[in-house]
Amino acid sequence: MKSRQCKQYFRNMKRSDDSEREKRRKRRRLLQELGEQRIPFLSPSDPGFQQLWDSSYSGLALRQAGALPEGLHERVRSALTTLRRRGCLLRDLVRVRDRDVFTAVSRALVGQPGCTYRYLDTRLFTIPWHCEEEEGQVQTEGQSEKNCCDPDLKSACKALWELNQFFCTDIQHHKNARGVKRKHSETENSGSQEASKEESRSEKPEKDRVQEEKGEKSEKEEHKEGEEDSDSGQGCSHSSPPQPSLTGPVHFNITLINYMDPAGMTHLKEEPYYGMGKMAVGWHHDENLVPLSPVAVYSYSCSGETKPEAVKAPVEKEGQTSNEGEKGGEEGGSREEEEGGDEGTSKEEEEKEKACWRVGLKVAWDIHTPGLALPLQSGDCYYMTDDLNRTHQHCVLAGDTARFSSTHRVAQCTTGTLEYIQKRCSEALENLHTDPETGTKSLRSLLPFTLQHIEDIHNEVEFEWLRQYWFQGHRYARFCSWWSKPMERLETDWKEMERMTQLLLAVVEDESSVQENRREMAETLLNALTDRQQHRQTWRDRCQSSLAQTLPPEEAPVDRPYWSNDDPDMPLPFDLSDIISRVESLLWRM
Ligand SMILES: O=C(O)CCC(=O)C(=O)O
Repeated sequence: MKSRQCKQYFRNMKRSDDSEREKRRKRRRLLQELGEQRIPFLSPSDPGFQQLWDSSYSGLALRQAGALPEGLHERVRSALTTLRRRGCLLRDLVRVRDRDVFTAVSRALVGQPGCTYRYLDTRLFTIPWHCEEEEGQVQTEGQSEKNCCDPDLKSACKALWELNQFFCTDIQHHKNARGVKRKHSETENSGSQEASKEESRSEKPEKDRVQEEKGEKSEKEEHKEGEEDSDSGQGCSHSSPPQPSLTGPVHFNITLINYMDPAGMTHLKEEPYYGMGKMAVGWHHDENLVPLSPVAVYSYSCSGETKPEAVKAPVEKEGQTSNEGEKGGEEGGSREEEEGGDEGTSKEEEEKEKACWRVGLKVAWDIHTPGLALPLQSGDCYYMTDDLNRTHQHCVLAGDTARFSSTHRVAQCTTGTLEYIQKRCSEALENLHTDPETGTKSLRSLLPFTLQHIEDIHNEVEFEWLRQYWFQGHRYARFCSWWSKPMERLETDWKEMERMTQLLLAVVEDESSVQENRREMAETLLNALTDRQQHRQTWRDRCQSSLAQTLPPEEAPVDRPYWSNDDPDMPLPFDLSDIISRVESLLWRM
């Protein structure tokens, strides 16, 4: 009795359950193997640090602050401070293994107008960055981003766009230089004279290397475009062989801004496997990116004095904060005395390093390769390239000061742009016919495939857009109006789809009808309604959770769309249980 779509839905559910189970199993195995021991990790002051970096973390590159123009630093710092002062940076109430948790860091998404970024079951909507190129380019439904926020915010977003432009160009240089380096290594392997030159190059500090690389020109990118390995997240401790990296220019389309002041946090999780220190963001792979696309991060440590305007931080309670270790599979483990005895760093150096913000890296599902902890001075940037994000996990280790980061990504947004969802809605509404004389509405096609398609879009717009948006309260509209009108429009379209479901229900319940496929139509409808009912309940529970209650009114989740049974404007009730029972019993009788 299940339709194809429903089978697919349950198959997907099962697949994600299986992969969660598989992750848990792996984690348990690693924990057992690890026992009470701690895995070693290396910092710059440890012998072998650079070698480990080159051999097992070669997709990571550091750009020291000096590589960026001073003016750009100033504009970016001021932009980040503005976002914070204006209250744009908020802790997300994300979903981790069916539990709601606040992220430890406060976040905002800035990027291409109409883009969204989905992580931990949360869709963030961009505050559009403003740039000459894009001004006037994306003006869906007369929506112009020109006046969507005030000049202060607008110039902040523009500075982040400028930083983005810098990263797009600079990462290209970096990619090209790596191409050259690989060529050299190949020659080296074949025993040419280039060997010693290349060797001495790899001995150089990273700073010198990247600065040299800037001047180098690629000969030719050798690798195929966009190959994706379905076996995601598998560890790979050796130096990346020529990886199938993306050819062509890199276009970062969003930046996820992070902010955290450790002084304001009552509880930060200790990094569990290596004993690296307190984590602001736990171990994870970055989600929802174009496969093999790079990530570029700007790190700005500062004093935590700038208070946001009229924004209260939610009350943090033990166990209610996520460091997002769960994001890509936290692998468990406990810490003991570090191996290596007195060969490691002195206590003083260790303390100094821990006062600094650091990015931690490890090979996924591997307890044999030492971890890497890279300190970041204010203004330093780092790149994650090739397949580093897939084969490795990273975390962010809190230093003593407050810190912002601007993390530039190529978000996978084939199904995540406003343009996309508007097109989907138009597709669905094409099946609704309105009699020009009587105004009576009817469905043009009753083909099960078409009906299924429409009900899928109905669920998509409701749960992936409207409820996601409103769950974040009035967060967006408070400082930028870009999404306000499009969201109204999506809601109007969704309401029409409610009408379409009502029309379908009438056809299915019309026992006198000679419609073929009535049974198939009823099954399609039942599956869609069951899903809808279940998801509505989940969102309702999330909106009413005790954590959600701690948020100030302007940030508190809104359970929207919601309506009472006697709302004359709504064709169907919010609670679908009666209708579901009716369709179920009808199917029994067929
Ligand atoms: O702040 C950073 O350095 C990286 C943050 C990060 O990994 C994330 O936001 O996913």
